[in-house]
Amino acid sequence: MLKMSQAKRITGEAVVPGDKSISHRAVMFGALAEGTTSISGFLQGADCLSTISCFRRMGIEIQQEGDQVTVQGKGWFGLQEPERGLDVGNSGTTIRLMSGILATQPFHCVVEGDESIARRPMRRVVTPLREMGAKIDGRKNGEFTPLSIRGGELKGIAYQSPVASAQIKSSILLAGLQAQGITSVSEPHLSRDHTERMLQAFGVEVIRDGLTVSVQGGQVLKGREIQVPGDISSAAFLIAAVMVVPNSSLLIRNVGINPTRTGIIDVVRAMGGHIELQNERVVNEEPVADLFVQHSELTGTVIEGDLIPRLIDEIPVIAVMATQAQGRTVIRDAEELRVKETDRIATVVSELSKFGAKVTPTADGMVIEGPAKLTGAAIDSLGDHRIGMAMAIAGLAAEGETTIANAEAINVSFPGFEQLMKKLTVTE
Ligand code: SPQ
Repeated sequence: MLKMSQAKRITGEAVVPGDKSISHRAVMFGALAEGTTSISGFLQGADCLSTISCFRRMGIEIQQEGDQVTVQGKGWFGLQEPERGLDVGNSGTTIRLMSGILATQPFHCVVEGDESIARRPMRRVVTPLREMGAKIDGRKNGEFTPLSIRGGELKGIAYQSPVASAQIKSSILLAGLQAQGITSVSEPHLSRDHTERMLQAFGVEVIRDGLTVSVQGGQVLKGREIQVPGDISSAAFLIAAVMVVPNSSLLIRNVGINPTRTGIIDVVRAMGGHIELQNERVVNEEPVADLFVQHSELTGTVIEGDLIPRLIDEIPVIAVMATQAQGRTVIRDAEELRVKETDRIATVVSELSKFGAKVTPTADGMVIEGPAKLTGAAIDSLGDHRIGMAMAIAGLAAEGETTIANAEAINVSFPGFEQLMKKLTVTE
């Protein structure tokens, strides 16, 4: 149970934990590479620890001490058939990317996770991987876990993804790295491109042409050092805290500002919020900066189209900011929210309404009327880390006390969230 109370001010300097998407990929690519990969700034959240445990179970030696991880890569076909099923916990990224890798392996493997994973759609990766030649089954003809995967020789495909999803794109590209010929994936909008960037850092040739990415089969990854920047999706909660609590300002150091992830900065600025990028640099093909954020009066905005994949995980906390903005905020084209750890349209509406916010669900998003006076409430994270944290931020703006049940879900992506918020919050 997490308790939050109304804040007077948010102030100081912060560093957020490592990027979740980049941490997963660093371990996976390190395991498949030849030689050692040393990772610093690794996210010690439950999801990325699930990725480590799956690859250990396939015979990869991985040392982890705090945020330092060393992976002894054995080359693409150095993985061993695991003796029991693999458990991905709560992590959609682990199961979908790993399915693409397992599709190339000459062995059988069963993969599953928690109740949330059991509800999330898998056919979006199973269908293209089957088309490439992998034998995959699961409940409802491969839509749901457990997935049973028998990999083998694959052929390259040109796949037109119906959804802008980095997990679909990455799963197919990873399978394509050991398929015959060229594999390409096209998507309707650009999704996060950490896979493309990191594969290049590991020595793979990746051809990018607009919304299409291609790889030639049979390429070798070479182990290397990876520095993981802070996760902008975690920084988003701190940015929102500054925006909903008057007189606040904060310096957040070392945040990844990959343009496929910075929709939150664009939206906060469009709403009238002040964010400055300082000390911009590039680390392992990924742009990084320090963010100086200052409280501002916000106005409502419209969030749609190409912007959606660039801030999909931030929508719960954007909805919280919108409750404190002047006027209406409309979020559309975001039906993907329905298949995240929870149905995030339904859970944002149910939990935010408990504070007295005016938020109405639509088929592909929501409409928020601001500003609303929020009153502390008894909230449930419903097992979704981003819902837990978004509601904790609403608690900083609400009069009275807020309690968040099932707050341990926050450890999935932001261990230390509660302590960091305490450190940055002035209540007197
Ligand atoms: O890994 P998981 O559970 O899917 O995590 C989420 C999150 O909120 O942390 C989504 F629920 O992030 C996804 C993100 O939404 C992580 C991700 C990635 O690392 O490739 C890509 C996005 O998902 P998708 O389906 O758009 O590819």
